[in-house]
Amino acid sequence: ALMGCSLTTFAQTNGGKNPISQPLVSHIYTADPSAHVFNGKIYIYPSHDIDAKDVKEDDEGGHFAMRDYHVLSMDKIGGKVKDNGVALSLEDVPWAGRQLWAPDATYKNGTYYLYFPAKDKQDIFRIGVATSKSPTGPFKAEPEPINGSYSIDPTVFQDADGKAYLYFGGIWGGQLQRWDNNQYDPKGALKQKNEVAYLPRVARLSDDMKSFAEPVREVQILDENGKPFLEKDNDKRFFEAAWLHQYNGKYYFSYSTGDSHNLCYAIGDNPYGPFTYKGLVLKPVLGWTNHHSIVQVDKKWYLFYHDVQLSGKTHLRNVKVTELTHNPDGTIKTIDAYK
Ligand code: FUB
Repeated sequence: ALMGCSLTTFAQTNGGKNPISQPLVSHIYTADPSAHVFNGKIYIYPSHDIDAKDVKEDDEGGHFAMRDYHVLSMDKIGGKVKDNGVALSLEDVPWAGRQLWAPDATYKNGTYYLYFPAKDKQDIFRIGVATSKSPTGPFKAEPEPINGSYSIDPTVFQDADGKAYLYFGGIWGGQLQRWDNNQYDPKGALKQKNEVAYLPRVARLSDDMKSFAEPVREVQILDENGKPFLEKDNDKRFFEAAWLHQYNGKYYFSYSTGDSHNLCYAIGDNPYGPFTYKGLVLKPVLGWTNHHSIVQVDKKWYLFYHDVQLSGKTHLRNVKVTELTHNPDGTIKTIDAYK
């Protein structure tokens, strides 16, 4: 199915304040947009939300019961958005049982790599990889998840030296609390208020982009005094939705705080961190989740994100884009999507 939607309302303004971005597509529900520029064209790798009526809403996010991925593409910001059809389906992932959550993609040596989380047949979240010669797929999944991978929300970053890193993790429904020291504990619990918060994970990828080149490590996120956040700092601590971008030689690690619905960022000097907390990228949006990507297109930077404008339901989201500004001191100007 090739469907297009024009973005005539993109530049609509609210009382002359910031532009309000409109859903990029409205014929399907989409979320967690990971955007990239490949060969001068913009490609968005979102989750494809569906109303799985047979699945009850639960605390673990069981109602986020997605079954496939579609890749969206456009020639320019504000241009026509094309849905390139099904890029990968649950039934074509040999190891996966359910819930195709937030994906990301990258390109290396003639191949596009799609990284995605799914629950395996034991209902444990793992991260899979699938490949294609085209940025829009169809993608072919590897028979097994990435060895040593776990939890959700993978994002891949390739540094200028050619090294690639996979960041991942999400607490609560994303099961990160079940992984201590890379060992699985089905009883792993959420942290108590005064305990140090869980941290996202990173591993360098091997040259084949399909395996980890090293043991998974924690990504340190510190406050301005060099201290880790506690669980009670839930307006700042990591929850899910990692993204890494580079600006002026610095590495920006951004993420969602989940139950307090912020998108935050922290800055570091190398891909492993530590990253020092700097503030908010995006204030809470309509709907429970907040998940994004930050990408440069030509000379400008953009935030791709989602809200629930079209449905009013947390699990039926729509992706959007808005401009993002780095201030002269390297901080990011906080975005309020509704002002
Ligand atoms: O889309 C399913 C999950 O919701 C994602 O993996 C999380 O980041 C949250 O957006």
